[in-house]
Amino acid sequence: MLIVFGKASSINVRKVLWCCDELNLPFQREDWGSGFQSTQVPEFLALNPNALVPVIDDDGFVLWESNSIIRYLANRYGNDSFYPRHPQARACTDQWMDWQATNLNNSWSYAFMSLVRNSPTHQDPQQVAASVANWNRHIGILEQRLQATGAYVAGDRFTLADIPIGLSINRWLATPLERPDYPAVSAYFQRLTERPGFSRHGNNGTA
Ligand SMILES: N[C@@H](CCC(=O)N[C@@H](CS)C(=O)NCC(=O)O)C(=O)O
Repeated sequence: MLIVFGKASSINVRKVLWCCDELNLPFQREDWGSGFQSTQVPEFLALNPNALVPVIDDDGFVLWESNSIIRYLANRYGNDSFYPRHPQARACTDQWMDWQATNLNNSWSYAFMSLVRNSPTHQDPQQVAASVANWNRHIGILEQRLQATGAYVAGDRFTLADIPIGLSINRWLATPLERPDYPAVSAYFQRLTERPGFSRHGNNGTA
C-alpha cells in the first residue's frame, strides 16, 4: 500500500492526493508537518533529510519532492493521456510543472506569507505589493497560455501538469489580493472544479 507522509493542508501534499485520485490509486496518509508530527525527528529525517512534506513510501521505495512524486506515480500507474509519452508532449507537460515549482512559486512566496500566514517577518508593504504584482504577472502568463490552448495548460486534454497549476490557481484565488480579470484562467479553474479529485483535495490550505 502506498503511504503518503504529510498534512492535507499542504499544497504540495495535495498535489500527491489529487494525483492518486486521478489514478484511482489507494493510499494511506499520515499527518506530518507543522501542527502535526514534527518532521525534525530522526524517523522522518531518514525519509527526507530536508524535513519537508510530502514524502511517499511505495512498497519500500521512498521519494520526496512533490512534482517528482507525481511524475513517478503517473509513470508507474498512469496512462499516455495523463502523462504523455511522446517526447515533445511530455516536455511541454514537464515545462509547466517546473515553471510552477520555480518561477510561479517564487512569485507568490512573500505575498502568501504576509497575507495568508500573517508572518511577522513578511509585513513590508512594498515587498507585499511587488510580490502581488509579480504573482499577477505570472497568472497573466497562464491566461495567455490557456487562451491559446482553449482548455488545459499542456493542450486540449487534462494532464499531470494541471495538478500543480490548478492548485496554484486555487491559492491565487483564495488569497486576499486585487486580481486582474483573467477570463481563460477563470474558465479553466471552473473546469478543474468539476473533477472529483479536485473537489476532494483541491481546497486551499495554509501551508
Ligand atoms: N519543494 C518541496 C517543498 C515542500 C514544502 O515546502 N513543504 C512544506 C509544506 S507545503 C513543509 O514541509 N513545511 C514544513 C512543515 O510543515 O513542517 C516539494 O515540492 O515537495
